[in-house]
Amino acid sequence: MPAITVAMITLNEEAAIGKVMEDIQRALSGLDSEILVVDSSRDRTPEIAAAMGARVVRQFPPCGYGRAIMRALTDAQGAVTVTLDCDDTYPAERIPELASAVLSGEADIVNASRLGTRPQSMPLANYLANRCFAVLSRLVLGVKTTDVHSGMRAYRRSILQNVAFDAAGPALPVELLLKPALLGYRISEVFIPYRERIGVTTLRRWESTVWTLKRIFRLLPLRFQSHCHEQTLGEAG
Ligand SMILES: Nc1nc2c(ncn2[C@@H]2O[C@H](COP(=O)(O)OP(=O)(O)OP(=O)(O)O)[C@@H](O)[C@H]2O)c(=O)[nH]1
Ligand SMILES: [Mg+2]
Repeated sequence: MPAITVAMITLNEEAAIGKVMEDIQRALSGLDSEILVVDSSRDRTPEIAAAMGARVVRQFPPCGYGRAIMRALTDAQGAVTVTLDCDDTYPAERIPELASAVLSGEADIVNASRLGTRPQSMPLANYLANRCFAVLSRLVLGVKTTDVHSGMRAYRRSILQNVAFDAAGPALPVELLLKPALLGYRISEVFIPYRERIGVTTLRRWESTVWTLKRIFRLLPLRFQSHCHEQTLGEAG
């Protein structure tokens, strides 16, 4: 079992995957790790990823962002899984820092927030919506975060084994952060730069907004329940 899995999901990212894989491999150099790609592409993305050493799981025809992410998180073998988009937007060189905060026991999830300041690469409407979602998460659920939609995070493996997530529908990253936070897992946040995307976005703004609100409000009952989760000390996973 590797210590670190870097997991990506891909939908027609052949223009970006070569560079993203190189950046990840450079960041992982010397670390006990694997790269996992859950792919639903019609282009050459899976062939390029496999040729560069990734373990590729095909999910075709595409069954949606949420199902692809859940498959990546459940197939990951590492004690910690670091996710990022395969579009060159996230800084792969920060992977070891995120992973080690989980492996050392400092946090159960590390959220790489894009919203320290407004990234030039993020359209104003997306930026304002993301700010509102963060404020709402704090007001409605009491969870302190600045970015509920980041695609770059480190997750302790046991969270994926112990917490149920609803993979059907968009905006799953919202639930992947807020639900563990409400259940008492320790979330920490670091700020990262967010770059211009290579290739075409798959984001559907309206659907994503509706599902973000739905996922936030659906978690409200958890705020008022007391929770206990078990952990064996000394066990990385
Ligand atoms: N396997 C799989 N991957 C998907 C699917 N939809 C999106 N992806 C991938 O999920 C990641 C995130 O999608 P993006 O298009 O970057 O969406 P976004 O990050 O919200 O939008 P940008 O800020 O424009 O990048 C990318 O690596 C996509 O290739 C899908 O249905 N199946
Ligand atoms: Mg992206």
